[in-house]
Amino acid sequence: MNATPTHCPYCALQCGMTLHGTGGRAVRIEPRDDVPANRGGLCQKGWTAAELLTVPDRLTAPMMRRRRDAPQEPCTWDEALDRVAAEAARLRALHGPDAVAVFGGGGLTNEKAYQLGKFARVALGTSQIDYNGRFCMASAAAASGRAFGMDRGLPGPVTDLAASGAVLLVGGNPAETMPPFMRHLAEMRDGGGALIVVDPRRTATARQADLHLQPVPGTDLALANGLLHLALAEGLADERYIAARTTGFGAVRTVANAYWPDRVERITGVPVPAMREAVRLLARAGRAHVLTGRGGEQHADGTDTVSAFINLALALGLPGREGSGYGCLTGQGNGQGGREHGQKADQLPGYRRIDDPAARAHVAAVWGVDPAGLPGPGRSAYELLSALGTDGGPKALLLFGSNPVVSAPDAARVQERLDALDLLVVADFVPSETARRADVVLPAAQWAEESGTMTNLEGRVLRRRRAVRPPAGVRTDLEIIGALAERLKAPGEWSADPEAVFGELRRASAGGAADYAGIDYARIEAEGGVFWPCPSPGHPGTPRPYLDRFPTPDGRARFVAVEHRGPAEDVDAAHPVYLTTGRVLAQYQSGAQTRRVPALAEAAPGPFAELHPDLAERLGIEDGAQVRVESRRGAVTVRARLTEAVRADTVFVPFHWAGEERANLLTNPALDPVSRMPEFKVCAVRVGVSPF
Ligand SMILES: Nc1nc2c(c(=O)[nH]1)N[C@H]1C(S)=C(S)[C@@H](COP(=O)(O)OP(=O)(O)OC[C@H]3O[C@@H](n4cnc5c(=O)[nH]c(N)nc54)[C@H](O)[C@@H]3O)O[C@H]1N2
Ligand SMILES: Nc1nc2c(c(=O)[nH]1)N[C@H]1C(S)=C(S)[C@@H](COP(=O)(O)OP(=O)(O)OC[C@H]3O[C@@H](n4cnc5c(=O)[nH]c(N)nc54)[C@H](O)[C@@H]3O)O[C@H]1N2
Ligand code: SF4
Ligand SMILES: [Mo]
Repeated sequence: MNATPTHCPYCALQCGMTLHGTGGRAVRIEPRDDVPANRGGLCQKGWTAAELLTVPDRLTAPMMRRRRDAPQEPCTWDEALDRVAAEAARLRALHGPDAVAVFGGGGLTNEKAYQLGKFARVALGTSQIDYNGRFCMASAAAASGRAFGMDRGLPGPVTDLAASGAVLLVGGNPAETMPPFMRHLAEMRDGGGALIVVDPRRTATARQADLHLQPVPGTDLALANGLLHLALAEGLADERYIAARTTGFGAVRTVANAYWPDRVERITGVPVPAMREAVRLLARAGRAHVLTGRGGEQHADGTDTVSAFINLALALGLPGREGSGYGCLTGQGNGQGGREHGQKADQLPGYRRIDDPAARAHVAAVWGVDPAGLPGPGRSAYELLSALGTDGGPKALLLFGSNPVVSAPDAARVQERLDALDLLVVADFVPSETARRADVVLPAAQWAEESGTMTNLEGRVLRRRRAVRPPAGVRTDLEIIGALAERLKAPGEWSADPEAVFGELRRASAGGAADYAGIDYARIEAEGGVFWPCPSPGHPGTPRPYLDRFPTPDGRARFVAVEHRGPAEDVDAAHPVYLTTGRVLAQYQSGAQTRRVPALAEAAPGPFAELHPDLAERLGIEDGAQVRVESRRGAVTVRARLTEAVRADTVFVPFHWAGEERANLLTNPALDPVSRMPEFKVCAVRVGVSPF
């Protein structure tokens, strides 16, 4: 029996766990108590993660279909890789380099995310690469960038939260999405701190809060401006901090003036006394945090909404003070690192901009190519997916680490676009709904079968360690990318050794905002993780980046004046109810992994619509009945779950299931103009007994 210390395959908390195995198989998982994020805790997904390694329909041989309408059949690796390389070269010769697109994921290790971005730019020469993080925390990233000059999820170690005096949590439900995270909030409350939750539903998290504000979906921006108005009116702003550490407050003060409490109550449905209470708790706490989750961010005005909450945090003097600040609860396992090293359409490694000549020169030198040959920025995730197979759009897609048939907004359209491609290539370890539609399926190694690094929600770079052998017939993503690069005669190094790729990533990131130059595997191991930026081997890493100055040209944080706009698609007579979507404890994302773990499938067997009993009565719907939920894009029929926890004007449907049960048949792909984030969290629907 051997024991391998590593981290959970799922979310950004990256709980530490030890895998006990025998004969190359993992048999038992034990939580680690030396990892501050979870300190001995795991959620049900973590406890059962070893079962992922042995799911019965694990992909173990490459597959392809000879014609679009033919079934997928097993083939050899050479056949699969030769076909992908030949088709990519053919389409490129015919239509230009942007004919081949790449889509990545925030679950990929830093090494894979880096290599995938390099593969797109160097081996394919395409600008058309983006990833599922665009669906995740892109709005928080954009707002952090414009306020602080940098985007690193949390402003300090997660344990800082326990010492906080108040946490305002906007649109996050960690009691279900990161259960062990709740212990930091519980510790804070034990120490006298207050938890304030903003969510249209009275979630498991909201039930543990001292104060729950329950706004209409899509009105958080107005709420934030209203809270700022109250803070200013009650003289709670930190004028000295504002003068010393920020710019742009004048315009924000002017905007906030117009968000008087009654008006904000009318827009949001949140009573004025509750708003007042929230502001007082935050302002009087000493140390305090403002945090956002997807509920506040996944909107067509998500970037401005996060800016509005950052404005509030800045007015109260929180960012850049030890034990206080603004933070985003990053979601996917490597949601943080995955957004730093070049799988984003507009990005080069180290969080560099692809349209910055100095960044291009630096990275091209590391890659051994001419900077003039690097493509420019490409399309964002939804724009890329919805352009597939169109005139002027990509004709081939190589996809690593995402299942957009289930998880992309307006999923029926995305599925239609995928089917219109000349070539769809999917690397995965299970036959996901997207892999099933592919022309070529490449069976990949997973999590405990390979090593690499992950950067957790704190910005701490961690080691994922290999504990078991991958099944015969399976290759790692780095081997797959390397083999394709070789066939495409790409210049430069294409190592399949994660540590060698990390060495190159260090050089490529050096001098960028997300600087990993001083981090290596041995250090991560010795120090239990290293916080970026870490520009040199002697540098201690940066747990709290903004204490002395913000990484903006003048060292100050920037207020950004923003106005309430409301949902892109509001309710009307035909579609009178708001739909919002999100997660349940036992399922993860598109469900490709968790629907295959029996204990999780049993705990959360299928989708449902949460309805308030008043709404249900008006519509004549009983608990457990089949209800039809219909938007302008599509309809689903799911089971009604009556609960007073949801607003009476809103229904909630989780998005983890496939086929006709996909919540994303309903969602609105309206995009945020800055982050290009789709509006997953609100659209207009009608609801009725099925069939209508
Ligand atoms: N069990 C589980 N855990 C996960 C995941 C998973 O799929 N399953 N995924 C991981 C990933 S990638 C992510 S991004 C995180 C996401 O973690 P969270 O952000 O916590 O998850 P969500 O359920 O998407 O949304 C949170 C809450 O937003 C609320 N909400 C909906 N609309 C609005 C609104 O307009 N305003 C406000 N204020 N709130 C609103 C919902 O009611 C919901 O309770 O979870 C990670 N952890
Ligand atoms: N309606 C609605 N839709 C949403 C959201 C919402 O709140 N509401 N949330 C959005 C958010 S925040 C996110 S993050 C997305 C996530 O949605 P997806 O991008 O679909 O994420 P997953 O379901 O995790 O899909 C990952 C796929 O890649 C595979 N995989 C995992 N790791 C690896 C790897 O290392 N290599 C390879 N080759 N494959 C791997 C898995 O088996 C799985 O099939 O969904 C978004 N969609
Ligand atoms: S909270 Fe996240 S990292 Fe921790 S065990 Fe659950 S899924 Fe894994
Ligand atoms: Mo996410």
